[in-house]
Parts: sequence; structure tokens; C-alpha cells
Amino acid sequence: MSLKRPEHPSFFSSGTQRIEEAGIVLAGFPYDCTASFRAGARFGPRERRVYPGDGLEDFSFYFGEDLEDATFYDAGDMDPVYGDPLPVIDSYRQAAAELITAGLDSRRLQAAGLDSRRLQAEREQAGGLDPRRLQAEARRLLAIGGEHLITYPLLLAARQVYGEFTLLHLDAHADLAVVNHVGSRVAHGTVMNLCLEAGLEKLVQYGIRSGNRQEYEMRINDPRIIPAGSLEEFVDSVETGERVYLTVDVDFFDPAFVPGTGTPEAGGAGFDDFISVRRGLRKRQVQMVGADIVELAPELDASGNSTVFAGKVLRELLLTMHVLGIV
Ligand SMILES: [Mn+2]
Repeated sequence: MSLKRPEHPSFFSSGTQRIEEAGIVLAGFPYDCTASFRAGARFGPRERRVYPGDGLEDFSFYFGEDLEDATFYDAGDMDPVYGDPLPVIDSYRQAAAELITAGLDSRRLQAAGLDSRRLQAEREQAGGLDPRRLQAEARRLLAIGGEHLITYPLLLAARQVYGEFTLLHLDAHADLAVVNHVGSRVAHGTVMNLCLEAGLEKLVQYGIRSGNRQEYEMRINDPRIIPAGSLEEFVDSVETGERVYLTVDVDFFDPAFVPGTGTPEAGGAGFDDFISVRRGLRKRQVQMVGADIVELAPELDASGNSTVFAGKVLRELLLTMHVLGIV
């Protein structure tokens, strides 16, 4: 599977020309074939790219930060893929790992078990390699979905380099189902369950307002899951300096604001709530190992407002990763 350089303008007007110079890499992962209601997230990255003229500033007026100060590289979008999710998970994991480690010395990556021929789900112990140095040199991925299943392979890739971290999950849906409505183990509604099965030790969920009984009880009984019921609980659940991956399903937001998504759920957050999340992460000085924004289905919102909204979330995510790096 290959990455395509963007035919359309980049996600943002700034950015570096070479991946080796970048601390952060952006890429689109447009898979959407396990969507339980309405598909269309495959068009999220592409549509976001044709909206650079939407008046979105590189400057964040909320925090006085500028994308021009961030070193990021837009790697383009993955080729469209359809059907069976299992080979997609494998190829997305491999592609993500290659983006994270691009330009790093291949012998050192091999010593760490990180070269593309030997990618494994579990992070291998580094033979003679200082993991902290590898982490300091590696870059961090900001991914644009695609459906939420893509978070699973991206999390596996990030773990290979960064080790254990907490998953911060903003969503309307718990995504903790053991199997989806047609009995499939691997789907966008089972993605958090898959991440836990793969060894995730701490999952903080915020905004959740939909799921089945099994998911509801799992959130109560599973000690790995912290179900934050308020912004305060969300921030309190995060330790100072903690390593985190932030995944944002756009249906976290009220469909009044973001109707362009496959499984809208009445109620939910506004943009200012997301800014409050950002403020909380800054307060905690977390280390962002990666992030994604998923489930934008642009064709379900003829006004285009959902795409513009998601672009602003993407800018703030990128700036969050810029100011809250690995230390
Ligand atoms: Mn969702």
C-alpha cells in the first residue's frame, strides 16, 4: 500500500517540505468499510484538503500559537482500500510505523525490531538501543480518518516506538462492543475493546452517550476504563506529564454542529468544550505521542460546515501536539 502525495493543497498552508525535518507528520487514512450506519468517512481527508480556502487561520486565537512555529509534514493520504478490515489494519499499522520512524537510522531501527519487515504488535525490547533517544528522534503522527477503526493500527504503531501510554477518547459512542451488530469482532464500534485486548492499560472516555448494556457495564466494572462525566473529571483523570494519545471522533460534538458524520448522536459537546479539553491538557503538561480525528463524512453535510469545523479541530490538535511534545 502506498501513500499518495496530495494532489490537492495540503491540509495547511505552512509545514516542512521533507519528512526528515518534521517533528509531526499528518496523513489521511480513508478506510470506512465497517461503518454501522452511514459510510462516507473515506472522503474525510480528501474533502478536508479541498477546503484550504475556508478562511481557517494558521494562528490559534485561543492560545496565541501559530502553525508556522510547528515543524510538520503532510505525507498525503493512503490509497483508498475497501472490504475486509484485517489486511487494512496490518497495512495501516505498517504505514504509520514507517511515517513515525522515517529517516531514522535503519540499523538502529532493526536493533529495536522496528524495521518494516519485522513489525510486530508488541513493542520489542531494544537490543542495545536507547528507547528514549529513539523517541526523541522519532516523529509523532496526526491522522485524519476514515472511520474509528483506524485508531487501532495507529495505536499499535505508536506503542512500538513510545511504549505504554494512556488513550484519551472523545466520542459519543463507547466503542467497547465485543462484536458489532452483525457479529464482527473488528469494526468501528469495537475499536476500544480491541485496543484494550492489545494491552492498553488506561482508557479515559469523555462525551460518551451511547452504547449497549455490555458496554455500559464494562465502563462501570473494568478498572482500565475511566468514564469521565465532566470536563473536570476528564482533566482530573490525567496525570501531570502523562504520555497520551488523543482520539477525537467528530460525533463527540453535537450533530447540531457536526451533522456530517456516519452515526450522529443527539446531544454532545460544542467547539468551546474542545478548547477546554485543550486547556486541561496544557495544564497537565501531557506528552502527546499521537492523535487522530475520525468519522468526518463530508457528503452527509451539504453545507460543508462539518468539514470546516473539523478543520479547526485539526488545527488545534496539531498545535496541541506541537506545544506538548515528548520530554
Ligand atoms: Mn462515535
